[in-house]
Amino acid sequence: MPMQTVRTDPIDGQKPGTSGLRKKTAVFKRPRYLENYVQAIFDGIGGVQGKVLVVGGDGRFFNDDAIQIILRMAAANGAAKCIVGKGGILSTPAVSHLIRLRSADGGLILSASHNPGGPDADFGLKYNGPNGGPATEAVTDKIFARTTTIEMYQITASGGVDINTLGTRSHEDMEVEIVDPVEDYAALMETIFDFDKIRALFAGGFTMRFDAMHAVTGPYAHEILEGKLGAAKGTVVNGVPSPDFGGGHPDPNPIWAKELMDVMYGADAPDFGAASDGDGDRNMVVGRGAYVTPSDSLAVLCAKAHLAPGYKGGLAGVARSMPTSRAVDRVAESLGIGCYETPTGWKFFGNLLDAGKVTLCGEESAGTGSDHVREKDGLWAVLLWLNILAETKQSVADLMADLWKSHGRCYYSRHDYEDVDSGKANSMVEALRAKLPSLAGTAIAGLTVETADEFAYDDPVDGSHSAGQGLRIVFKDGARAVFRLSGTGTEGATIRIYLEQLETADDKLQMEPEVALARVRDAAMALSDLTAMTGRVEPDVIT
Ligand code: VG1
Ligand code: CO
Repeated sequence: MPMQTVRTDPIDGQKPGTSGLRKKTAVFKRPRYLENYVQAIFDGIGGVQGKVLVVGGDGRFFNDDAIQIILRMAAANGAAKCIVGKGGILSTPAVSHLIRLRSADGGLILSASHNPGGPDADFGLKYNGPNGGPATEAVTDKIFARTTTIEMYQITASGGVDINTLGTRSHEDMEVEIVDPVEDYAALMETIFDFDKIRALFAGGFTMRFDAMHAVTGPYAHEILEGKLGAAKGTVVNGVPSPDFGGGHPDPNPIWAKELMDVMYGADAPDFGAASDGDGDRNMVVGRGAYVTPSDSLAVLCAKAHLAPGYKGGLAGVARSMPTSRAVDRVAESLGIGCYETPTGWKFFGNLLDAGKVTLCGEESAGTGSDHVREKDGLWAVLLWLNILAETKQSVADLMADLWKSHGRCYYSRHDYEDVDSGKANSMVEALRAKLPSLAGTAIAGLTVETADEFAYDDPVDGSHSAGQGLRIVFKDGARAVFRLSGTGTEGATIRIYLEQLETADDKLQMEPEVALARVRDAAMALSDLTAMTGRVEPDVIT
């Protein structure tokens, strides 16, 4: 068949971060850049000869062109088949589901997730394995190693494939099946949730606003919320995926989803608000005048998941990433189920889910999911909330108040310092790391350090060890500060400081988070000496 073997050289810096390789779009568009990385993925997983791959992305700028390159390379490398979302569109959880549903060998997701898109913004590529989840650390290491030794890549010489029409066609010797991006995912949701109950909720006048942030969940939310569940037309806003996300930042948090926050705190607020990110794996949940932190959302979902048919037998266990607040630990303890603490990034939940040790997982960064797929899943979280609201007939604010009353409230906030000089950020982390062994017992800003360490994880399923996963300082009286450098940025370093303070007294459950967290924030700033070390005074983003 007409195929080319193209000589190439390794390109520096193709090291995947927390979630795949993420770079400026212009970098991805450099000659051989995408090709090198795709070939390194194929080689890193032992080749794709005879394999079936799922391919799709969040529709951002360069999505279509990148998919054509991937299809031509898959064919030239001998893949048997690629299953592609129509128009190149598939959300991250939908890819995860399709891999599992079709018993595919893996998938390629084109997305830089919550990072902005466009010619001057970001692009990304992630590989998911046969269980539908993000490549494990071991596989990621192999892919990266290959990027440093690559000498050639293979690509067909022929033009592209029509990905805008449903049906099966071929590209050289490879079959290409174009599928509806929403259909299988929507069918899965119907098996987990009580759609009749949620339909009745909407029919009874319950109102909602779902902000798709011009990103991939638009078609999914239109079909499921307005189509299948009968939410009023107009419930879904910003619901058409656009290559630059309408010029916005598709990160569902109170800063970037301010438009939704303003509506939810305004006079005509609907009962329930939600938003999702670029690739549809994150969720933000907000009631009328009541923002729910992702850590609290995970705790509520853990406490009430049994109200949805898919979880009526209860949960095997739960897992949270280390920086996520310990609210869910308290709920898990009261339920008598296991609670695991993993490093940041969904890849660390895969083994626990595969082994049946946990049913729900979550991260403070607005990621929640379950064993229905092997990714976090934004719309799934929204539907679980809706199912719970339909069963309890309580408001979001009341559900939160109940959680805090029964388990205490873990006040929580994340402070991000973006585009910090990498050298300075690393020096700050190194200096703090060096201090950790001597911190226990130290009094600072009215708090006393109980323990201080650098988090490392031993996977209980495969025994793998992951070191250097964040600095954590636990104080007496339920306060904690965690420091990490982001692994998803494309410019300089982003320092994340995660602050937490538990309060259990009845008269301390309705404080402003900044007030409740003031002491631990002061302690974190003093211990890290962040301002002196980086020149930064205030965080760029507080969520
Ligand atoms: C961030 C979040 C992390 C999440 C990751 C991918 O990583 O903190 O919890 O798993 O993004 O999310 P980092 O290394 O920048 O802190 V997604 O929706 O952007 O793929
Ligand atoms: Co995402």
